[in-house]
Amino acid sequence: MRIDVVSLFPEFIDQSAGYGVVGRARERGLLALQGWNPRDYAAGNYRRVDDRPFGGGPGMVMLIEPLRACLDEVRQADPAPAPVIYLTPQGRPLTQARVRELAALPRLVLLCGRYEGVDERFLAHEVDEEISIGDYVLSGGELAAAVLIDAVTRLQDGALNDAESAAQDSFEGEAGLLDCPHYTHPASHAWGEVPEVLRSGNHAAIARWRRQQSLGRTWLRRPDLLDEAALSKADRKLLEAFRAEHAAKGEGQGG
Ligand code: 6GU
Repeated sequence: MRIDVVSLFPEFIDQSAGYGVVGRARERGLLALQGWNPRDYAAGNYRRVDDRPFGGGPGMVMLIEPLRACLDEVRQADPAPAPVIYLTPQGRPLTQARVRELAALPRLVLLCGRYEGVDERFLAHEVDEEISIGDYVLSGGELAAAVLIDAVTRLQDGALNDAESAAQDSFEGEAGLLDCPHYTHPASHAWGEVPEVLRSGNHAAIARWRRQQSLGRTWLRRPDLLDEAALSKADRKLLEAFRAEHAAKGEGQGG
């Protein structure tokens, strides 16, 4: 997959994609990432990329022309068609379902805004989709772009060492549930014991326990996801038992 990122801080994008799964994917040639700085396409000695907003008010707005010239160059670098995605808190909230769709495309162009935003006419003419990564405000789109790059890269074939780990993550299971708890050595520690079932060697019982924990955690922490989940009859029984045990412990929902 190829991802081009238009940003006033292309080094930030390059560096943030240099570690772990994403860094390895780049080394393996699964991800070609290139940053493009609109300042390199700005006119005049000052190479200005922004100006004051019409109508007044605080902050600066990114100019059409440097962005347009920069994006022209990005398009010429590779003829493969790619959606232009603008990262903004005004965008549609990113979901794992959209991540899966974007990860299947051969190429993406990401646009990171700074300051108060980008001239609306550029967005209207050149941007295909606006994406937000959550209901809070970042100073620019770079961190959001890094989030999107990570999420789509780890879904590329060969990006993860154990192909299983992607399928078992929260949201990736067919039902869209949260992940179960995980434990490693030591089995016994001052802060508690590893649940007996995980040490039993009974793989069917372990799978059942994990499924029940996923269901129970989703019920406790993200009941909104449970409404959307397609639960089997067996799932409903497991969740019922989890709830009964939870109530017996005297823990209210949300604990
Ligand atoms: Cl995509 N950009 C900015 N600046 N802030 C955000 C965001 C994006 N998503 C959530 N907050």
